[in-house]
Amino acid sequence: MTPRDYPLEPFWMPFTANRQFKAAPRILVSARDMHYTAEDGRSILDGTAGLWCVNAGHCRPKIVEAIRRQAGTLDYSPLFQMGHPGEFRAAALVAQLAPAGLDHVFFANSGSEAVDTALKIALACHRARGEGHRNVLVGRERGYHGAGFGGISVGGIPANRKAFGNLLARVDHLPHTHNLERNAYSRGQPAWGAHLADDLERVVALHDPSNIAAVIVEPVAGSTGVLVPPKGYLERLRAICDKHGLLLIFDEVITGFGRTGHAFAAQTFGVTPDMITFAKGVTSGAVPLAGVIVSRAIHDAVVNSAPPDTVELFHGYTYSGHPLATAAAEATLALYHEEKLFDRARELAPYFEQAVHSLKGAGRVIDIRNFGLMAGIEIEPQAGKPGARGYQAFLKCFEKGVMTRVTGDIIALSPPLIISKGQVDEIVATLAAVLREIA
Ligand code: PXG
Repeated sequence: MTPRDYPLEPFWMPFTANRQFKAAPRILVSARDMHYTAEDGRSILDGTAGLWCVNAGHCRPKIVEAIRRQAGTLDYSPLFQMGHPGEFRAAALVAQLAPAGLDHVFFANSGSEAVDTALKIALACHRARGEGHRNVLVGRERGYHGAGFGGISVGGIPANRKAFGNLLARVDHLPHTHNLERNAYSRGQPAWGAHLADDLERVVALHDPSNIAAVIVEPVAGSTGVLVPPKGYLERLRAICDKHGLLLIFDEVITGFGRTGHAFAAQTFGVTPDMITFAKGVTSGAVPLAGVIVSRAIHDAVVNSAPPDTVELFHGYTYSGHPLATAAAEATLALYHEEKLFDRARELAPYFEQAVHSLKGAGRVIDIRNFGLMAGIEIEPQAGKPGARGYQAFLKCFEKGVMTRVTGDIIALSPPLIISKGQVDEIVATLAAVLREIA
């Protein structure tokens, strides 16, 4: 191990117990395909695709080369009232992968920005249609939509909302779909719970449909610990939105780009929203890029309502479609296509399901959930110390060479789509050992 030649203190780490981390840091120095290398030289199997993003695996040469080439050709170009070829090509490629009818793409840099963008487009769309009074946004308990004010407001994770989440006043929430009594150990979509979507009727009645702009949900809630939608649930949400003229937004920041076995979960579930937010997997995590895929109807409503020589949507970022990011996206999407990685995820999903469900009965496991190449393994919390067992599991897995992600007492898995069956087994065997140790 080479000695660390930099201080730890000045960097304020995101969503991290800073003092705990800096007392015993875990530093990664390189990565390749399915593995990270830690600063002590240990190889760590990536069970989480970084933070749900490295779907093509790490440092894939074609992506690296595309970024390198772009950095030496056009490092940056102004993106307002100017263009560069990569952003148009990348938008077309993303639109091609989307469900029919969703054919315009607005770029941002992070999932949080993508969510803010989608919420603003929803408001802009209703306004353009003469329904500016539609300005209530509906999210869901336990939802994660990033860390911006828009995202934490429609989001439903109490810790993220506590200090700042109530500033956007015109927001309401649906109930989450998790129910240990009814749904524990469901394989794939739970049979119980479609009726929870009907709560949207209550929200609609309370505010009056004429005041509601949009509903935003993650098709499979990721960050909160992998909550899979009950059979028929998303269909009902779609039907209620249609009935009352609400726009439906699927936040596919995690589920996009193959995680569920198709480009988007919208396709896996056969339910088409009006907008899809994406990020992470679009570049396999290599350069930040995100965005919103918008239906033609929404795009046309906003764009065509403004005089032709005026800016139609007063929104965008200095880096909306940065050349390095769009180059990375083009290369990543080509790699997904070449290696048929979305099909691979779909084909591997039953094996993955079998493997993770073999952990039933291990240690203090109380639920196992899975869909596509994502899984959540829930452990009984230690009395008076919620999250303590989860954190122990994360640490011990890391010590044994497997990267997991833990939220409270739920261990989440979302490996790169290039994972082999042997590597699935390795993750599960490591978890089995760790779950026994912390029981
Ligand atoms: N929407 C969803 C559905 C997400 O999962 C965001 C928006 C925000 O994306 P950015 O790029 O602004 O972070 C996310 C991000 C975790 C974890 O531990 C999840 C995310 C990010 C970091 C950690 O589960 N999701």
